[in-house]
Amino acid sequence: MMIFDDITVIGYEGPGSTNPLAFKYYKADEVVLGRTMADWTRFAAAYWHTLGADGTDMFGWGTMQRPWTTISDPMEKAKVKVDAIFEFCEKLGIPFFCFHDRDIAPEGDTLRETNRNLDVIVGLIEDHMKTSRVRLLWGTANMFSNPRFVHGVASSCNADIFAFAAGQVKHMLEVSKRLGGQNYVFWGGREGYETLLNTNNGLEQDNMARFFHMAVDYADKIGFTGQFLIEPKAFEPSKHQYDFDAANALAFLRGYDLDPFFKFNIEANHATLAGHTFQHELRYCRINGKLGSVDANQGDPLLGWDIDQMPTDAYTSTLAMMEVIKNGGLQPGGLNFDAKVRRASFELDDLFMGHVAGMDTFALGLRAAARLIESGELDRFVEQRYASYATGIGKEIVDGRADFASLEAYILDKQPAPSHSGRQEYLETLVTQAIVNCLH
Ligand code: XUL
Ligand code: CO
Repeated sequence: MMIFDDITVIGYEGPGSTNPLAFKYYKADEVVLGRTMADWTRFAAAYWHTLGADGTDMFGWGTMQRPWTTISDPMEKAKVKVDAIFEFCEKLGIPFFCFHDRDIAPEGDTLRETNRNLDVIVGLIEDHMKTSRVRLLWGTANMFSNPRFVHGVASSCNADIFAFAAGQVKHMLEVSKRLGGQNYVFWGGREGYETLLNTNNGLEQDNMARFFHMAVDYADKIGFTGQFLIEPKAFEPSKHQYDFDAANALAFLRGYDLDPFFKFNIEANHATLAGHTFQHELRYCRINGKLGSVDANQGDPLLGWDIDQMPTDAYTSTLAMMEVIKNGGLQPGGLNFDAKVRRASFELDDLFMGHVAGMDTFALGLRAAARLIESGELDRFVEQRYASYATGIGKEIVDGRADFASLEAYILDKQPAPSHSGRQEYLETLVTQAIVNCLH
């Protein structure tokens, strides 16, 4: 069933185009640094925002004009949305989508009934995949919306909730295997606490680790080979989230012998909530071999919460794509638009324009990042800045041939070599220049 009748396939028209429903910078098959733009970006649409967000906010009702809004039967609505996600991705040339179990099918009274609903819709997705090239980047379990998760999930004080969540993730791993999901994400929406006065956080974190080990074991048992990803977030909904940021989550993984099995899914707006830049979180993961996938969106410096805005800031996307390129790409991860159009952008074509804007922003970022890497100026500057470690006493330090006594003997009667400027302003201008040079 056709859903978006008025929208045709979105094509590349180049930087001079004034067509809001055409790409200015994203050309899927253009080769950049030896790979197609499609390979570098591996874009995904997020079911929950793209099809689920209706514009409801804390003060008002939904605003979005969507063809499925008037369908009242939840299973019928769910079926139409399967047609919609495939048509949407195909028209935009988005190769992947991501979903939570609860995004695609309604809950029943028991987990068994819920799974039955889910399996019907998964069957429809499987049918579409026989004729479509659109694939599942990752699946995840929504373990934050239902009131049963009020005290947490694996970190809940209620062991039945731990069991419920285990059953839920077990089924989503089976679904992910069935649909060829390339990754599996854990975002611990309710894994945190509000007050230590009522919290045994030693037990809570031990239980989270037990849960993750069970997931790894079950994936192994059924032969699900997708990459496990943890998506850190500093707060919201919990005041204190256990997976605060990448560094905190990596310490958790290492402490519980889980690090061989997990990488991170880094979300731009989550990075800024943690008081970091998006680039910081990507860099931290990359240098630790943990950059698995990205939730591409942006926050707003004037708003202190998670707004999941479509990414339109080319400076940020350029810095991000530098990390992605240096990571050797994101495969089997990708750039998932965990982003929604604003409440006032309620017309149907806004949904397409929003994704065109996001894709073009990352495509422009990729082009500019490739220029910066090709020119080598930034890399040369950094190499030169640390040149004192390439020879002499610096080399002795990095080679492990120095100790406090030898270093004291070296420096005791010596004037240290002078330091040089970090040239931040000049380097920032190089980034601007690279973007500007890609604009036309
Ligand atoms: C919440 C968030 C989630 C995860 C998947 O802030 O980012 O949508 O991406 O559960
Ligand atoms: Co996310």
